[in-house]
Amino acid sequence: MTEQTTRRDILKRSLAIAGLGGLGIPEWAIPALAQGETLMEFTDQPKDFELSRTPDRRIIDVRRIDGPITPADKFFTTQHHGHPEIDVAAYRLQVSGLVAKPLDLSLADLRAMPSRELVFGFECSGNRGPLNGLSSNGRWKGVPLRTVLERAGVKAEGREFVFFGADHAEEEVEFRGATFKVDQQYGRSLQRDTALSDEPLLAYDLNGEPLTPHQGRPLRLLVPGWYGAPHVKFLAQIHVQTDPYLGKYQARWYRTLKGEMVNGEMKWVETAVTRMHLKSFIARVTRGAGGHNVFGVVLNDGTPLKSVEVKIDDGPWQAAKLDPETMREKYAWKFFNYAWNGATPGEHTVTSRVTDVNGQLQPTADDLEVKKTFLEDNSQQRRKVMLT
Ligand SMILES: Nc1nc2c(c(=O)[nH]1)N[C@H]1C(S)=C(S)[C@@H](COP(=O)(O)O)O[C@H]1N2
Ligand SMILES: [Mo]
Repeated sequence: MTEQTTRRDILKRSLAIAGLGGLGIPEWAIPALAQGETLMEFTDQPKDFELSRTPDRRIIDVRRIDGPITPADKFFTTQHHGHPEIDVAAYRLQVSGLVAKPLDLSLADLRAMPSRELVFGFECSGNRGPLNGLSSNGRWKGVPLRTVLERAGVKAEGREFVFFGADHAEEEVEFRGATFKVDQQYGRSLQRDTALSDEPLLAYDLNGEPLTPHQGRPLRLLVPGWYGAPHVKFLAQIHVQTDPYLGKYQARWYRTLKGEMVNGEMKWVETAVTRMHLKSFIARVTRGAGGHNVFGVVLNDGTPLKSVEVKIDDGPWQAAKLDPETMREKYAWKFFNYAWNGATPGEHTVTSRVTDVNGQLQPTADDLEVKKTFLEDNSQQRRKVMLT
């Protein structure tokens, strides 16, 4: 068997084991590795993965990341209520509530407004190791949210901006032991400062092409630096109100319960999922002519990074090299490489951790012991790899 065949077989086997064949992921489409590089096998690659059971989802195989921009047909995807049928020619975005002039905009109206490009990588707040497949990075284009809101003229009392998708389903609302079933659209909200800042984008293109149904055709909200849930797809309506929005996906589903020390006392705090927490993960280990290499990804809220370090087995933390190309874009995911000198054959554990310029360090799993719900898991991850 040639090296090439061995690598193919290992990958095929692990993809089959993870059940990805049924998700429409080509088993071996584009070689992610540079010529002469061989992928080392992760021995902790899961045999079963909960996400593979939902046909509507696509996860990426991080071992095959082959550039900063994830192609649209590979971009991870997930949504709660499938893809609503939308006739793009008849599509309208409504802007309603506390505005001087309610709007009813076609996609052509939106495309005629001033546009902006944004390179932005994000993850689902449920993304975690060892697969880390619910993250991607793309070049988006759209109209700044503020441009649309300024056209509508937001009133001074407008403090809460609610974004509704065209997708909807029956939801159970529990109230003091009783359960009510009501039809609800997917909804998320932003507070006034964020909604009127110059960052959020109403995106209609990804990587130079109109959004596919998976990415929220024809229009989605993007809040740079935030987890996936707020990036409302199939955007149908923006409603401006005074009171906080308490819908399921805002107030209940995407929620973190965590202990925090306040004045020396532990307080239990429930928060909505918003900004991404500082995270790094190892995507693959390879062997090339120059030796072994550890390649990984960093995601955060756009705060500039200071360093990434890699630890082999129980050795010391060693500096990895941040990839300058990905560092250029504030909200892109960032890549790092670590030249693993003196690597010995056999099984090893590899861990990474990232620090930002404010001195914030990626937490350990022990540090996150006080986080009770599983979302927003940005803990340091150990991978087990077999070196040849
Ligand atoms: N309308 C709508 N938007 C949605 C969702 C949804 O269910 N409906 N899911 C959210 C979640 S939880 C995530 S992680 C992202 C996924 O975006 P993607 O499919 O483009 O990767 O979409 C968000 N936007
Ligand atoms: Mo998500």
